[in-house]
Amino acid sequence: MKSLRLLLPALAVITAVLADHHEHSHDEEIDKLNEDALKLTHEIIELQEKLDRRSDAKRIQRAGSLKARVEALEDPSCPDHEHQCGGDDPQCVSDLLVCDGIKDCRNGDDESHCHNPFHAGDDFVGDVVFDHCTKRRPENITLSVESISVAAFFPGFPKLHVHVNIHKETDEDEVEVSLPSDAIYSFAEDKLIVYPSEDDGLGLVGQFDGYNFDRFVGDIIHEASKEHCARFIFHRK
Ligand SMILES: [Ca+2]
Repeated sequence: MKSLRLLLPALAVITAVLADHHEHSHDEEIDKLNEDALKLTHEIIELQEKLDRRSDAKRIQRAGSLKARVEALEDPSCPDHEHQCGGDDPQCVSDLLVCDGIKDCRNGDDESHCHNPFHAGDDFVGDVVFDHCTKRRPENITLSVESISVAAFFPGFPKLHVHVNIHKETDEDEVEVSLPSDAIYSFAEDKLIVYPSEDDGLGLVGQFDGYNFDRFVGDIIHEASKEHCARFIFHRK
């Protein structure tokens, strides 16, 4: 019994030490878990930042614009006025079937890029690159979209009513004109065609690269000779 009486306090001491040890190791475990959680949170934030960088709209747009420039150097894989369905599918469909509301490409590509970059009230400002033919030789021109209409039987080619605004100041005088004109937009070619509004027979063909719809290259084309006699680079205002 004596030994038991001695043993009990000893057991109490051992239990206390063990409990303390257990508490101590429990704290350590919590610290370790906290540290791991922090590390994991940091890794998740880094991963999120990486994903954000990859899905950044401007970066995707720039990558697409570069791709368009490379593709422009390659031979076209479809005849004129036909649309290549894209991806690995070599299928070609008529431009007339692009954005008409019915899937004609096996992969549905002809109906997947049907966002009209022009809206009523939009202004695009074009800065001159070269100009051998316009009568006023402006440094820049503004294309203002007044209205848009879509014919039910021809939805892939919205009609636009636009104004080509020219402002030019010289030492002698100041020119301010606003030329009303009709235009059509082709989803198949990402192209705007503005019909000549004056008797000089000069029209404007605006070509988007298919990725960046805030910028297009606008060529002034002589209706009869088809000569590209001036170029303006347009940016959405
Ligand atoms: Ca279609």
